[in-house]
Amino acid sequence: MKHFSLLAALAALAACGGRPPSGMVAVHDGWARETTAGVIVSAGYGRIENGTGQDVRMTGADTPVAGRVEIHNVTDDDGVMRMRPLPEGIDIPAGETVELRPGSYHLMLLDLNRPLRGGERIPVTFRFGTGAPVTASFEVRNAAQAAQGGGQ
Ligand SMILES: [Cu+2]
Repeated sequence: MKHFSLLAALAALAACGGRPPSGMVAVHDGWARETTAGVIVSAGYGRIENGTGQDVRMTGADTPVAGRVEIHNVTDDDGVMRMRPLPEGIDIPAGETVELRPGSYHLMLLDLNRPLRGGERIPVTFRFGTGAPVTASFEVRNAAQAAQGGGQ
């Protein structure tokens, strides 16, 4: 597993490292969990890169497949992992990238109006207070794909 993690880290560096600041806020490698019949909740992940010279705050997100989207974090409460809503959003300092990943920051996609199937793509729009929103195409991953590509 260590070997694969190293490869993944190197691949991420090759994809995104060393680039000059884009001057924009960008969302990379967005993905969401596939749902099974009757489940109306999913989670979304990805990396939010603040390529601007100013701090920004991600204040919310929307997707047409969900009635609403919440920003959550996972905290270790004496060994019990708990999800906590972050109604204020997530600060992304100038020039930094914040990762939404399993066990950490994530989006909760709530009140899904249809199942999410592995392999399809869904648009997710991130809001940044008064700044311009950013829409990313999220790949829906089944459990095996999630474990391979996004599980930590
Ligand atoms: Cu959550």
